[in-house]
Amino acid sequence: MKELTYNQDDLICALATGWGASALGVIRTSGIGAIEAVSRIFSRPEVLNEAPGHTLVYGYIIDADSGKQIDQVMAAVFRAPRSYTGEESVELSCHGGVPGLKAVLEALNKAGFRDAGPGEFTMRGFVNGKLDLTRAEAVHEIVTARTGRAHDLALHRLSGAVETQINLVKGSLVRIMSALELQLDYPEDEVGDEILPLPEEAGAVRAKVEDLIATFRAGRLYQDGIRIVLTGATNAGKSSLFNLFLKEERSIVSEIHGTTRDYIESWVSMDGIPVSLYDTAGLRDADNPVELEGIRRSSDVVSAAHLVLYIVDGQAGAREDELERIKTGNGEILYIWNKIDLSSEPPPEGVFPISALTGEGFGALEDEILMRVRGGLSIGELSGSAVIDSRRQRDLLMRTSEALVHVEEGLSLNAPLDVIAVDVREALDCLGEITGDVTSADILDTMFSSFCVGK
Ligand SMILES: Nc1nc2c(ncn2[C@@H]2O[C@H](COP(=O)(O)OP(=O)(O)OP(=O)(O)O)[C@@H](O)[C@H]2O)c(=O)[nH]1
Ligand SMILES: [Mg+2]
Repeated sequence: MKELTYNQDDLICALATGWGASALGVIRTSGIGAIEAVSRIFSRPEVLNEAPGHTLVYGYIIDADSGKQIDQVMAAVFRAPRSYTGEESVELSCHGGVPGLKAVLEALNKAGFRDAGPGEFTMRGFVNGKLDLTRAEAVHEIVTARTGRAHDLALHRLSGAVETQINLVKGSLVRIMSALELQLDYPEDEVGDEILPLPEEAGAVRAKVEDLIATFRAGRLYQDGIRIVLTGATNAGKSSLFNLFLKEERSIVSEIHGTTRDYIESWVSMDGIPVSLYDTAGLRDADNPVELEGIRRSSDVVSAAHLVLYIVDGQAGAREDELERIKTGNGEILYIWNKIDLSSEPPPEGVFPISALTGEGFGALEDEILMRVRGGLSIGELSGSAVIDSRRQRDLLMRTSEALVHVEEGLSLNAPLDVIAVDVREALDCLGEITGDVTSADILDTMFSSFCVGK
C-alpha cells in the first residue's frame, strides 16, 4: 500500500466549528503526545497531564514566550484508543470569535501541532479502526445535509446500516467461496458435487446488491436535492406561486407584464427533499434588449431543470402555442392552470388547477410534485433501511453485481471452478473496498480530501 499523503505521526490541530462570532469555537487536536504538547501552553499543565480520559479541565491557553493569557478554555481530554481518531486527543472549547481562535491555533502550532488537512481526523479514525469507510462517508454526509430527512438517513449510515448490509452480502459470498475452494483443493471423490454452490445462491446475493444500488437514487435525492423551475407567459402568476412555495414575499408581483426580468433562485425543503426553486422572466415577444437577455437566461435555467412547472394564466386562457405544448405533453413539464379564483373556463385535460392568490389547489400540487420527483420511492420503504448516498459505493456495488452475473453464468454452465473463483474474489474485493478492508492510498486521499478541515 502506498504511503498516505498525510503523515500519521504528526500532531495535528484544526478548528472544528465555523469561523465567525459564536459563543464557542472548538479546536480539535490529535496525535501521540497531544496531551503533553497542549500542556506546554496550558495554565495548569500538571492537572492536564494527569487528567483521566473523558474528563474536562478548566484553564487558560497561554503564550509560551510571553506567558500572556490567550483564552479561557475547557479542555476535553481523550486517551487512546477511546477518542474519535483512536489517538490521544484534546478538544479545546474556546470562546468563538476569529482573532481569539487564530491566536489559540498559533499557540498550538508553536507547541508542535501542524494544521490538519481536510478530513484528516476522520481518516485517522479509519486508519485506527474506529470506523469503516461507509461510516466515514456518513460523517461528511451528516455535516453537509440540508434537510432533516437527509440528516436522518446519513445518521443511519453512521450507525452502520450500510456496513451491516455489506457484511451480510460478504458473508454469503464467503460461503460460496469456501465451497469452491474446498472443491478445488480436494477435486476427486473426497467431497461430493453436492457442496458446490448453486447458481440461484449467487443470484440471491446479486439481488441483495441490486436492492442496495436501487437506494442510491433516494440517497442522492435527499442529499443533492432537485431543481424546479417556474416558467410561462408574462403575468401568469409565476412569481406569486414562487412566493407561495417560499412562504415569503421574495419575488416582486405586479399586474404589469414583464415584471420579473431575470431569474431568481431560492431553496425550500419539500417533505425533506432540498429543492432549488427558480422564478424566471415571463415569456413573450419582447423588443427590449434587457428583457430579451432575461428571457434567454431563463430558458437556460429551464433546460437544466429536473422538473418544469409551466404556468398558464387561467383568466386570460391558454394561448395557441400553449395549447399545442400541452397537447404534445412532456414528462418533465407539469402544466398549471393558475387564477382559478377568477377563471370560469375549466382547465384543459391534464392541467393542474390552482390559485396562487388564495392557495386553492396548492396542497394537491405539492403532492403531485413529490410523487413525480420521488418516482417509485416511498418514504415508508426508505425509513429504517440502508440508503446508499455515495457515488463511490454505488460504483463498487455495480462492479460487484457484474462479477456476480459472471459467477451465476459460470455455475450454471459448469465453467472451470478456478475461473468462477476469480469472479467471486472480484466481487469480494469490491465489497471490501466499500467498507475499506481493501483500499489503496489513492482512494483514501481522494475520498477524504472532499471533507472540510476539522473533520
Ligand atoms: N386573482 C388572482 N390573481 C393572481 C393569481 N396569481 C397571480 N395573480 C395576479 O396576477 C398578476 C401577475 O402575477 P405575477 O406573479 O407577478 O406574474 P408573473 O408570471 O410573475 O409575471 P411576470 O414576472 O411579468 O412574467 C399579479 O397582479 C398577481 O397578483 C391568482 O391565482 N388569482
Ligand atoms: Mg414574475
